[in-house]
Amino acid sequence: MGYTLPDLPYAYDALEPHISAKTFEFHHDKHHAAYVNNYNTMVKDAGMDDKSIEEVIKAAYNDSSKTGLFNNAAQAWNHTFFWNSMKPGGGGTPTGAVAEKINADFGSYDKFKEEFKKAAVSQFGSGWAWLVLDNGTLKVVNSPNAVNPLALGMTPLLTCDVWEHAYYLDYQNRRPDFVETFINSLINWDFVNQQMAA
Ligand code: MN3
Repeated sequence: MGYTLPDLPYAYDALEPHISAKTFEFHHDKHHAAYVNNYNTMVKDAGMDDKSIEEVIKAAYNDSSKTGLFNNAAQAWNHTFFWNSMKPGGGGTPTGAVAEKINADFGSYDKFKEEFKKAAVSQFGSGWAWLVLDNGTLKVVNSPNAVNPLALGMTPLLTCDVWEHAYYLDYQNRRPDFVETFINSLINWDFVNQQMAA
């Protein structure tokens, strides 16, 4: 199935001063758009056009002849998920079911925050930090390049893009500052609660 580049779920400048409109103009309109375009060409060439993008991600991950298809499928999906993982005025202490689950599975919100920041900062080179459900337990994981927890049998709930293109215009080399801002000011906990309920 073809995949459509979604609009951002907020205005380009809605997350300023944390993420600039300039970053979104490149990150959404150029980077994300390119992954979606590549995916739409490659999924047809692979004869897998009848599958959902999630099915393609899972199938292509374990097929060494489909690395390019996997990378573009996962990056198309990951970026949509990342846009939805943030909102204006977000971040800070969660509410709802995920708040209780974080306390149960991590011990406290502060412990979650510490683990998420460590995962995001320690991912060497390009990749992603995730909050996932793994067999019913919340976990923080990181992944290199395009890798998506769906391919590893986990359910993604939240993600932070730690490729340099996600933060370089606004934070240059200061990835820890970007991650701290993501946690404190950007996380869309409503979206996380929706993913948990799905
Ligand atoms: Mn990116």
